[in-house]
Amino acid sequence: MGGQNDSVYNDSFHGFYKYMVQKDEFCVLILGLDNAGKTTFLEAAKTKLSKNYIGVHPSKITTTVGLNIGKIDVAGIRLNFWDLGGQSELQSLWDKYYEESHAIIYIVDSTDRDRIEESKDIFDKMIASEFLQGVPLLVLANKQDVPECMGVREVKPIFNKNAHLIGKRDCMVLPVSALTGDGVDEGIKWLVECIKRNVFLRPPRNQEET
Ligand code: G3D
Repeated sequence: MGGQNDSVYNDSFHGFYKYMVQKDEFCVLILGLDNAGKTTFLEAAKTKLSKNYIGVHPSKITTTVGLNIGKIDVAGIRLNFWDLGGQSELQSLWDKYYEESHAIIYIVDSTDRDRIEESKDIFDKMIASEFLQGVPLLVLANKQDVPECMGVREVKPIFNKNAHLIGKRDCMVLPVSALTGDGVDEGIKWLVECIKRNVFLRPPRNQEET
């Protein structure tokens, strides 16, 4: 008896249950030139921060062509990572994702002096986008395990040249090695704090299904 009431009760219970367990969801774009280490970084982040995740051996990781997606639950929120391909023909697609994003991780290959200016130019183009205003920005000077790489002291001033484009958003340049995992947790934790602080500007994009 009371089938309709039961269904109303079930629906509201289901809604309440979902409200209690659902995590706020945020989208983080991983950008950078091809070969910078985007795919390797996403694997390292999943391995370090996802319980029960068995990482892929670095030799099995292939460079990003198109879209590579990962999900990590950390500090009570869910981060959906979108690792976009860095090849020049794919860079034109990046801005389609800017409006949806809550943070950017920009990866620099610190061993590649020949392409550092190219990387900086596309970085400047990215941060000039009106759709990214106020969005936290984590710049990773990757491949720090390679002895002759550029250190953060060398990379930072290059990417800070156009400080007026960075504006008031949270921005940090961090030395990491996606291959060894050094600096990966620190970077994600910093980003989570920034995303939480920035919810008034970019509220979470909660999904219907968890
Ligand atoms: P992408 O997704 O940005 O295109 P990948 O880049 O993650 O595919 O990495 C490109 C190459 O750089 C890979 O080498 C990968 O192992 C290497 N790499 C990524 N991060 C690091 C790092 O922190 N240290 C070192 N030493 N190498 C790194 P291969 O040889 O497979 O092309």
